Amino acid sequence: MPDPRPPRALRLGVAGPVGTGKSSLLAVLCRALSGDLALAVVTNDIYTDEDARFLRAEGVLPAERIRAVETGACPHTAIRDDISANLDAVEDLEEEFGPLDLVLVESGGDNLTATFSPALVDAQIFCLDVAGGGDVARKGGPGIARADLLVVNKTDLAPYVGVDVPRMVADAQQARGGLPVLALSRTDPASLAGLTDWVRALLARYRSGAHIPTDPGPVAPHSHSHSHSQGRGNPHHGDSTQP
Ligand SMILES: Nc1nc2c(ncn2[C@@H]2O[C@H](COP(=O)(O)OP(=O)(O)O)[C@@H](O)[C@H]2O)c(=O)[nH]1
Ligand SMILES: [Mg+2]
Repeated sequence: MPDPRPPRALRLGVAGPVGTGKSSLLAVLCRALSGDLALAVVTNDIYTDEDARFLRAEGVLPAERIRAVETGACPHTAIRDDISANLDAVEDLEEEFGPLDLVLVESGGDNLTATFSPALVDAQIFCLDVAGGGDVARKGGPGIARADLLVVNKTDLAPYVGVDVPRMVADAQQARGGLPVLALSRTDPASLAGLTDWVRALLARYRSGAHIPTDPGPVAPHSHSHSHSQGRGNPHHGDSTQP
């Protein structure tokens, strides 16, 4: 019988529109989990390494465990179609600091349509916030509908932007057919615990071999010159030398 346990860290992606709180969510996870798990982070920014600098400044992890990938003008491409720069960053971190338990990958924050390739991450969180409007969860898209976890962030702002959080969560649940939805705010410790509990449970499933990566589906139609040939699963499993 082959050993079902994975040979490498769990790779967890965090996608969602710019400003919804992805970097803040990564900071929360690093603070909560770095005491007993070995972590590293890859950020994707369009033109800068702003997210990596933010996380280093927060001091949530040793600075060298936070790597930035500059994606250029097409941020979804770097996490979906041509994932080599991201895979290199993840594999370099694993090689330098491994064995790691968890590598977090933040997307460049394109729009509602960006999702990670399952060849890059084993699971993904899609992050919305209440400031984007209560109806955004009804707008759908692959991340909203099929990410492993949908976060409705910044619930503390709901009274200021006229959003009914229970209704937004219910709409999201309806769009997701039973997949989990988490209302989150950095001012609500119980919600932060809910997030870290979900990640720990995912890690346990991953380690036992019970977690099966699923593809939320491609981005909305767009044109570019390369092919969409990335398959499911990770073609680099156990081979850290391949780009
Ligand atoms: N009120 C409130 N603001 C938040 C929360 N989480 C993040 N923010 C703020 O939202 C802004 C964008 O957050 P950031 O993590 O950079 O978003 P990203 O672009 O998705 O990575 C920053 O000003 C954060 O301080 C939250 O729970 N409540
Ligand atoms: Mg960010």
